[in-house]
Amino acid sequence: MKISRTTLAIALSGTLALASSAIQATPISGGSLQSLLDGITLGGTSSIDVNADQYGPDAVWTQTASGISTARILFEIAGYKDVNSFGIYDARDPSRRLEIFSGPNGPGSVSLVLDLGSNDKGAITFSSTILPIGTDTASFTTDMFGFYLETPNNIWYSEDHRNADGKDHMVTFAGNNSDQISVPGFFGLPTGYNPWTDKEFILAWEDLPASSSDDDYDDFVVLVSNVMSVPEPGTLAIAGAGLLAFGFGMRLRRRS
Ligand SMILES: [Ca+2]
Ligand SMILES: [Ca+2]
Ligand SMILES: [Ca+2]
Repeated sequence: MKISRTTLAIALSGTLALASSAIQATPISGGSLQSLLDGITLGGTSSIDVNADQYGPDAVWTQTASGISTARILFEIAGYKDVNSFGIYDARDPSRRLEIFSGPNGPGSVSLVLDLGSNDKGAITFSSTILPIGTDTASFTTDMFGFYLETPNNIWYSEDHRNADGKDHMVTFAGNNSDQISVPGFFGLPTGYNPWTDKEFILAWEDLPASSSDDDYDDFVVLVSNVMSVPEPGTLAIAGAGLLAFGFGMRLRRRS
């Protein structure tokens, strides 16, 4: 039998729709996050709309070639602001974690995150130095990581499927090289406004579970540089399964 181009196109678009369904906007309640973003933007209006301009996929990340990233806390509007900690986890083994900021760190805290390379067993060592003091290191099985926020009751992951409530707790905004933003903290940035580049992402977290959350995503807001998102392994698996199923269907039909 002949498979028409249309059939193939429909099957492929179905597969792609499945694969990209993870990149839907997460509704953000209230105007707080938008106001905070507008407030650090030169001119007072961000070109980013926090509901319409979310960046995705934002579940799994890796560092850009430089292997040197910074993380800067912008805002923490939360009852847990003195206890929440933030870091990265091994995308294959979430029990491996590197803390980047601890509870007492707040807006203006800056951390330098380095990929120290792999050892002879292939484990990747990451280090995080809160400037000017305090270094943590952790050994990961891969250079792909997620971000986490640990609260007194939960650990929330950038991969939604790892969250106890299955919900998206981290929304992401990418710089567009046009907005100028003023970022608190020292080291490396002149004071005042600087371009928000497309290598810099703002990660905005909701720290309460779905049952008690206000969905304002202003509980922990951090700017990270020199990272890039990679497709979630699960997403690729779904796309791959779709293609396999399609191929299998074709083979069955050919046989009959
Ligand atoms: Ca804090
Ligand atoms: Ca997300
Ligand atoms: Ca909240």
